[in-house]
Amino acid sequence: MRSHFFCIDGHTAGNPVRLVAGGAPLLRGASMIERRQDFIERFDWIRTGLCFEPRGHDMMSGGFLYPPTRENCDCGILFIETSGCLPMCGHGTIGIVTFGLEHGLITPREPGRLRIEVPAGVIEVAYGIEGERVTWVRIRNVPAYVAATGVAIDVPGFGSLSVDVAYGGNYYAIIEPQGPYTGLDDLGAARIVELSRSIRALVREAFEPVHPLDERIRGVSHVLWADRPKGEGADGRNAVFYGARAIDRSPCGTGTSARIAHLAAQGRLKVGDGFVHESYIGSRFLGRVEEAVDIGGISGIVPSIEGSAIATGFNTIWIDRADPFWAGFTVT
Ligand code: PYC
Repeated sequence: MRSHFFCIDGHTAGNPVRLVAGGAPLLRGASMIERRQDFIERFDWIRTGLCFEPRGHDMMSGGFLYPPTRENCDCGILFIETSGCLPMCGHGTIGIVTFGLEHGLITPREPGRLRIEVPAGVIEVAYGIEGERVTWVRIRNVPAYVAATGVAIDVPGFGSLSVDVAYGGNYYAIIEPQGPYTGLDDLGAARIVELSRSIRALVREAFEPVHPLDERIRGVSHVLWADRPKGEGADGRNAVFYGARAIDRSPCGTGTSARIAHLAAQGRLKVGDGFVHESYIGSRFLGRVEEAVDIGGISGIVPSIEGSAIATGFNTIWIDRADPFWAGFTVT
């Protein structure tokens, strides 16, 4: 039996985005977080089949467009990635909105603006168009906050670290330069991947964050190595680790959101401030602290992130049950 998926492939600031425009399963649920749960229980093979090898790779990420469950939204997004079905994905949203608008899959009720339902809540999107191209997308993200500071871990073969945990649509273990960590270029990509795996496991053992308004959103999934800026005009640089072996090629939308909530909590950013964030490969998002908010009794901020995406082609993929690797595989 073959299941067919029509995809628009591309990237946001270098990180892959696979918009699955045909072949989305019908999902049960009265909200995108309930539909996400149904997808995980009944259709996770679609995620692993499309994201893992041999049809994907370590960094593969994307999503499906769905009709919204709320009347005041234009569409819903379900994210798929090598690390799971994320509550929210910033680079994924920028790519999906860009490809969806460029190919007539999203019809905004108000030109230039969208309200999108994602598992983590509702996000507001603004975008610009030149000719047939969407040239920028800005997301007013779900509220972000710091869940823990000073989580002490001892990383074998590296040393002791003090890690903070912040939420920006996913929970991030944030490591600022300190002790054995002197900067991204001193570590290099292979070492970042190797260390991040142990660090994520150690932070998970030490602390499990739970979202104050929705306990279905919990647990540290990503590791964000913060660093000083490298390029002219940037305010910071990072490398975000996810899945089994991925470093985000983009500055990471939810990671940038978590990082600016982290900097705001430290008094290093205030409402209205912008933050130009560089990725490991030097691509950029513009983040901003939009507003201070209360999240179930915890102080946080509403962050925004702006970037752009490029479609690279159409890709009709089938998953054939006769293929021994129909559900995909990873080499760890
Ligand atoms: O852009 O939010 C993001 C993201 C999450 C994981 C990879 N990218």
